[in-house]
Amino acid sequence: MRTGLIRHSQYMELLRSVPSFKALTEDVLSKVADVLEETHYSDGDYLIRQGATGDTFFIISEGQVKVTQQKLANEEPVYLSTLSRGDWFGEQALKGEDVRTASVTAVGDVTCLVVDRESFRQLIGGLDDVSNRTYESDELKAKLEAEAEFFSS
Ligand code: PCG
Repeated sequence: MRTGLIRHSQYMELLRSVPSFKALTEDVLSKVADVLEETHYSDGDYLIRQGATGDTFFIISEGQVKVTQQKLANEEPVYLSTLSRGDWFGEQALKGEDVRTASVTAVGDVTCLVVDRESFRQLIGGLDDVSNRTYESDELKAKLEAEAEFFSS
C-alpha cells in the first residue's frame, strides 16, 4: 500500500517527536512511515489483550489508552498507566515470548500507527530505549516469584 504524501509527512512529524526515536535517521523514520498502518478505536475497545499472542507495535497518534494488568487469574485487573500522543507500547510481545503482558484499552476515540513484527525488528527494535524498557510492576512480580521459588526449594 502506498502512503499519500501528506499522510507520510504527518506520520514523519509524529515519529520525529517521539523521544525514544531520536536516534533513528530520517531514512529509517521514512521507512517506518511507509510500512505502518493507521488504525482507529472507540472508547472501551481493546487494542491489546493480556495473555493473547501479539505481532504488533503501537504508537499513539491521537487520544489516550489505559494499561491494566491482571496479576493473578480470577483477580480484578489493576490500573497501571495512561498513555497518549507520541507514546508507544506493545514491544514486550515482540521480544522473546510473543505473549501480551498487559491489556490496553481505548479511552475515547484513539488513532494509532501500527508496525508489524518484521518491520519493528528491522527498524525500531534495536533502539536502546525500546529493547531495554522494563516495567516496575513486572520487576516486582519477577522478584516475588524468585523469592517464592527460593523459599519453596
Ligand atoms: P505487550 O506487548 O506486553 O502488550 C501490553 C503492553 O502494555 C506492553 O507490551 C507494554 O508496551 C505496555 N505497558 C505499559 N505500561 C506497562 C506496565 O506497567 N507493565 C507492562 N507489563 N506493560 C506495560
